[in-house]
Amino acid sequence: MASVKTVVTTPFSGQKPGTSGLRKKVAVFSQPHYLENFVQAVFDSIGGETGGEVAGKTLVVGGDGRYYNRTAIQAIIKMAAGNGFAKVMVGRGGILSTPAASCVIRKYKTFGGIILSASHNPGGPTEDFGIKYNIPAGGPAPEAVTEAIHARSQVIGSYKIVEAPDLDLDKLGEQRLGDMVVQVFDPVADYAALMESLFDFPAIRAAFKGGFRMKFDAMHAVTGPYAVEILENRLGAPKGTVMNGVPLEDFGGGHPDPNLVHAHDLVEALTGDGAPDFGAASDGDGDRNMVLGRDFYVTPSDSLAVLAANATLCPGYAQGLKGIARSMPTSAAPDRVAAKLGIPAWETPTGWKFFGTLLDAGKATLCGEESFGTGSDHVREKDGLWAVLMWLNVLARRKESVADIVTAHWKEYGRNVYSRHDYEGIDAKAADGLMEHLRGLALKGKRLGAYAVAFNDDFAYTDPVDGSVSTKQGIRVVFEDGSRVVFRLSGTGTEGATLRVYIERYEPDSAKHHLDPQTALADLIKIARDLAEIEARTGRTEPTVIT
Ligand code: VG1
Ligand code: CO
Repeated sequence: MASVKTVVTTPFSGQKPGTSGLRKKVAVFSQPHYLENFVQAVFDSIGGETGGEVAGKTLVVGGDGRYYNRTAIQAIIKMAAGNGFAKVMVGRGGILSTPAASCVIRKYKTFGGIILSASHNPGGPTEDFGIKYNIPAGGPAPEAVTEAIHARSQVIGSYKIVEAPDLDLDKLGEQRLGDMVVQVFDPVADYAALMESLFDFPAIRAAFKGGFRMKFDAMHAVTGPYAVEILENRLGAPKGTVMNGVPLEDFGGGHPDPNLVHAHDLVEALTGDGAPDFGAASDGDGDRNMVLGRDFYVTPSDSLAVLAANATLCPGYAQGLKGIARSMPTSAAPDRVAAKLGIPAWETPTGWKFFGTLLDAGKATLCGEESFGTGSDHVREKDGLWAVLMWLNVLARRKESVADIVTAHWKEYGRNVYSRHDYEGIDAKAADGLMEHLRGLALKGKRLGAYAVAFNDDFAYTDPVDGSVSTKQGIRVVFEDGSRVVFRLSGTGTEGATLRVYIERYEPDSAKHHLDPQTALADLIKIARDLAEIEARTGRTEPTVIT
């Protein structure tokens, strides 16, 4: 009989979840009691005043396979047993993509789940680790919950854990830990079945059979086994369609961020005459996607708009959409589709947790973020492979190239020319100073270059479903012609600060749609840099990453 031990501990400062969970260096997480304190703070916060409400419940646990994943999972299972959970469901090998975790939490109606991931951040002993709690609806904990977890972490005095040997995470089936059942399950099966229920698999299979070619870059992260099963085994794409398909603890030394900079293997594969028709990549935990055609890059904002406009080609969305939601910094391209369809367009702060209430209330069907996140009401997370399959479904039905579909979309709706400039690893004080400076500007009615300012503000959001208010969600400078620049500090980094600058301009003239966004946006980019005094305040003359 395993015995429950109460371990005395003292709080760590800074256990405050950011845009998506708590992310820190492995060295921080592996300090004695650090992970345990946070997990106990989660259990205490979701377990009600007495903490007892977790008793008898089921918890889902899994992660993106990065370094420290297995160690953390062993500790969490033993703590779940110590806190009275009846059952823990854990993905085999500790593997569970973020959208698959959301799928499993919903399907088996569990008391939420714990996902171990730092998403697109690099992994390995000197890199990042992360942890987040998802609520029973399957989505990331809303701010009220993350704030309660943080508050609890600041006063925590002990945690409960069962002393027992490690569980075998690689053996499917049930094991026991004291009174608790540990069920190791296939992390792919439920998710793959859900995908098959949403998309026209026969049409996609026929396309592959007819010679349609694609490459999927799993970036040595969690989606490898999912992509091999779905694309190669179920849809009949040739072996080798999935690149970098084996999850590695350090992602092969790479940065598992599906953008033009980090997914360079894929970009190379999609360049030139002999290139495949379609390319896609996903991130560390499988919730992001980048989509490419042959010699053609689709911005995430456009991807959401195109998928929304073509959604009824997919069996799971044949009835039409209830609404489209996007994060504030995402371009307004999806809003134009919503207007045409006569459905609402919602604008939320950055972070998937803000879409949950809209999806639960049936106010939105599709959602997306400019940061390579697209998803729908099928789960409560953004979903990388889902987006890839929706594109495949659209391509298989329309039988046109990615470039032709997107260019025709621009012709119909106009193009929201868009780019994001990231300044990574800047001094945190300088970053705060820059944001304070921007917050203090009164620009309404002024001219900046060729643009007249309609208004500037710090974006605040009142959730239309539950009325909760979130402030300081990004500085907007909006011009009279609808162009805008937006400034935010990242809430997912672990070193210094990252400034994100989002630039957007609407171009109705299709003769100009082929222009490179950096050229088409050059004047706005300069306005943004000057306004924020980026060089003077950060010493940077150029962004680190442009997407
Ligand atoms: C970034 C993105 C945001 C996304 C978040 C989590 O946050 O900008 O849109 O929801 O990452 O994605 P930030 O605060 O660094 O800008 V993931 O795939 O890292 O869970
Ligand atoms: Co991610």
